[in-house]
Amino acid sequence: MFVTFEGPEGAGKSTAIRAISAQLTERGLDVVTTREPGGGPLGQRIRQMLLEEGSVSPETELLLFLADRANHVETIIQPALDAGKFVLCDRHADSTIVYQGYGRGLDLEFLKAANRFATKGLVPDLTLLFDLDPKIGLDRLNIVEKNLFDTEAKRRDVNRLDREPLEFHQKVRNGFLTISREEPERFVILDAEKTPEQLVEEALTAILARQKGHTSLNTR
Ligand code: Z5A
Repeated sequence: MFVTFEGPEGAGKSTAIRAISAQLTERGLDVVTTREPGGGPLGQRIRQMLLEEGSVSPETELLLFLADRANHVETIIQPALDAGKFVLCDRHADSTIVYQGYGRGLDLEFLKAANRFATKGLVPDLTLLFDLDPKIGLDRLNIVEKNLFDTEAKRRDVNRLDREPLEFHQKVRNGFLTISREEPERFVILDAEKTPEQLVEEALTAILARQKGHTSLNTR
């Protein structure tokens, strides 16, 4: 089963994935935890280019995310699914629709087709959307605009997308909510203002419910 975790900055995805992976493993499931960008063998280098380079056009940025995804699906995700494993992925194709589409303004239909090309039609069985007001998320990450360049903010690894203005992050949040309404059968929306413990419990409930009636949406 293929589960993706999506949401704006600082929504608590990585924190929840670690706990969920441990609990699923305890239940005897073979779990692979991975992320985008950076999950595949080429990914670390692409991730560095994507998140650290000074100025990159939206088109270049898109193609790097897609190259990362194609390599990730081909070498990590699809082989794990074929082997019957449980794959938990921190960000995937929906982040492209939202960040490069709703955020950067690239054509949504083109992005959907590009995602289909990069994933060879693989679609998550379940997507957990960690929904959060971006002000709260950015504050959690200690990068609210006013202290972006002061010494406090430098203690954290601030990346190029984090540096976008608050309006960009609002568009991202709204984009996630819009696409989740378009595919209600795939998405489960979680209120990411809840405690990590509550979020893990709700996410696990959603995952186990989906696993029970698991009818795969995957086309391969
Ligand atoms: N991107 C894109 O543009 N297009 C694409 O196709 C893809 C990605 C795939 C990757 O960044 C960037 O690439 C991302 C989207 C873009 N944009 N940015 N920036 P990344 O991989 O470095 O990071 P991220 O995925 O955005 O994750 P994150 O922002 O670091 O947050 P998170 O994983 O959701 O949250 P966390 O690390 O678990 O928690 C953040 C902090 O909040 C931490 O201090 C926790 O202790 C705290 N926390 C966690 N949960 C809670 C709760 N429940 N309450 C209170 N505090 C909490």
